[in-house]
Amino acid sequence: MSPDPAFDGEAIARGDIQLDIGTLAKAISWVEDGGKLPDLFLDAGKAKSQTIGITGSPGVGKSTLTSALVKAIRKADELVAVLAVDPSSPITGGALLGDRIRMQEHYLDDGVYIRSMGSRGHLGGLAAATPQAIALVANAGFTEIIVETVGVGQSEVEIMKYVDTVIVLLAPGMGDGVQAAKAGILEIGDIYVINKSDRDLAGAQSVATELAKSIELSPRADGWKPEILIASAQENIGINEILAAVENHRKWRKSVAR
Ligand SMILES: Nc1nc2c(ncn2[C@@H]2O[C@H](COP(=O)(O)OP(=O)(O)OP(=O)(O)O)[C@@H](O)[C@H]2O)c(=O)[nH]1
Ligand SMILES: [Mg+2]
Repeated sequence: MSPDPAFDGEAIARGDIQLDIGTLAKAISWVEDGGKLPDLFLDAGKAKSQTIGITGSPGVGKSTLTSALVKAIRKADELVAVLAVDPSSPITGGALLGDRIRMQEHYLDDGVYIRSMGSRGHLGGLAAATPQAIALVANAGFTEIIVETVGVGQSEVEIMKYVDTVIVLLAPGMGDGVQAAKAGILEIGDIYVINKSDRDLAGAQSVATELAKSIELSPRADGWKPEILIASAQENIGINEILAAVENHRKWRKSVAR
């Protein structure tokens, strides 16, 4: 699909096109189809928003955690946007339906903007569209942004480059600890959350221990020491701790920014 000619990146950047909810939806479709916004607009979006990326294997609980984080962020009255980036969505449309059910309680809240991406653009294009979609929602006033993507391939790792703080979600029992090292997710997580601890707390603790060892063995070049937390998104356990870890990481980012 080629970008909708009714849209114009420069006009959006100038503010000639008001980014209300309806226009926002069309503008995101436009960037998915390859429309380009000026760098200044992307920079402005970055400056006024804070982004959290959530990645992890299919079914690990990303959407459930996203929903719990949205609830907690809304308590602080911040406007929040969720971009569910699903590179495989043309094939697995069902996943989005599940997400929709998990996000249901937020659909009536004007302070929450939820958008799935991936059904239009192709793989490479999706990584390029993500920072633009972030800029669009940020400039529309949704300054807390959560980007959810299934963490299996290179394009997902690519997408995570565009967020400030990356949460890698794991679960006990799935051999995830070992998988983590293999899949290279050890390099991308700022915060690791072992989810579903309500089902298997000992298992969650052993994944956490294993992860801590791996992290100890390969310290990051930038000096940030990833936090490892145990949670249950479904039971709403550990959510504030996750937000506190995000806050710590934000402060650290600011302290090292030149
Ligand atoms: N017991 C338990 N189940 C959970 C927890 N978090 C999520 N689940 C369940 O795990 C299943 C998958 O949850 P999702 O939030 O859809 O997982 P996801 O990672 O977004 O899945 P995809 O987007 O399909 O990759 C659902 O049945 C959830 O109810 C948890 O903390 N504990
Ligand atoms: Mg999901």
